[in-house]
Amino acid sequence: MEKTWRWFGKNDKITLSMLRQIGVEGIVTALHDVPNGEIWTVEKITELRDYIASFGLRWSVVESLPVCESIKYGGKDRDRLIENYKVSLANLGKCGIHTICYNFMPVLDWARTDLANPNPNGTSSLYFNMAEFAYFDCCILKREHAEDDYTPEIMAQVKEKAGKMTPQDDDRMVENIIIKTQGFVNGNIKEGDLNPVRIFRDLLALYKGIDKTQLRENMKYFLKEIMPVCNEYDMRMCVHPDDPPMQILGLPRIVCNEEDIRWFLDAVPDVHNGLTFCAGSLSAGAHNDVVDLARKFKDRTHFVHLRSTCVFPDGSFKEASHFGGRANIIELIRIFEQENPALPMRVDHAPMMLGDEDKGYNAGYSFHGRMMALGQVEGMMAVVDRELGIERSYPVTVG
Ligand code: DNO
Repeated sequence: MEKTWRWFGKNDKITLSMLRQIGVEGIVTALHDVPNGEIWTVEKITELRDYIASFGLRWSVVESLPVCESIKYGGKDRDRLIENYKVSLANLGKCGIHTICYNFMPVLDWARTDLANPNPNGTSSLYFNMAEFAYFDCCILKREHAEDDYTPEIMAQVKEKAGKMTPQDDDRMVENIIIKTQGFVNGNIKEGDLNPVRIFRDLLALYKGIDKTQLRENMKYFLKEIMPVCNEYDMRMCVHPDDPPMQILGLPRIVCNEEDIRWFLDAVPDVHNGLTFCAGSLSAGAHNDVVDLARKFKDRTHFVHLRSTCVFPDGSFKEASHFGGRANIIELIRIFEQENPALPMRVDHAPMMLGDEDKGYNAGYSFHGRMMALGQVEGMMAVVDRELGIERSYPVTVG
């Protein structure tokens, strides 16, 4: 697979010259300064593409071209927004960028409760604690009937927490769940927003009456509308699975498991309608057999995210080493290398280590941790390629 790296643009503290030194080939990025729903112009795309190329790298994948909430819940302006989306897609195609990662998760792009959960060796990883999440839902957000969505064991922990959490603890929870994880992915809530909880409640209200069936219909509508442009410009759309792959906060989620993936692929049976195989997100659901999913959906996979998780009996999960957890990354590499050795792949979230902590990197996107994970994946890939007889040239001298 092509070794790519998620880079957040010219303001990213991790620079392209650093990435070149560690063996990255392709860049995964977005026009982060263009507000959601606005057109990505040829000028802006070309400027960033050429900047990346000036470092000897290529802009391989867009992550993300965001799908506005209104397209997801089927608001009044969805057709106008879909038209804009099509123009952005065509412009990207004209500039030679053909792989587009997006998601169809309502309101919350991804969720964690702890962004620096300590590991025994002194590093830290992302963590999703079910009881803390339930506490956020029931006691901070105060969503109606939220308690019905959790087990009695989890609710008992929520009650215990409710007596102990300080206002500062509550603020930290809000920061982690709806601000820090969302701002940098062009999310709905940004650092500095006043009263994020109120904004969040208003966003949730937009989905009143939208169930799983309706959300699926809205996704199908969107995909059908954009497919002609995707065909004309060979745009490989690849939806990111829901993270975590389950219903949360009473919102419908539609890319959580095998049945869901099969549904949207069959709803628009065109190779340009594909999947981002995020091993980490899929592995966070105990119902998913990640290797089996890879075997089943490899021919519609256009982009791979490699990471893994450990799942606990109450549904909590923690991000694992790239050698461990539920994802079985070695086997995934075997499957995808055989399918298409040119498939873009990036290591996803990795631990914070060796000074990453003070740099202000986006949650999950450390430098040293991801560099280590990339080295690990590169090693696994080299062994798999040798096994499979796939020739890949490695420089004789460094660089
Ligand atoms: C978080 C990521 C998501 C993902 C987007 C794709 O680290 O997994 O932000 O990139 O959902 O649209």
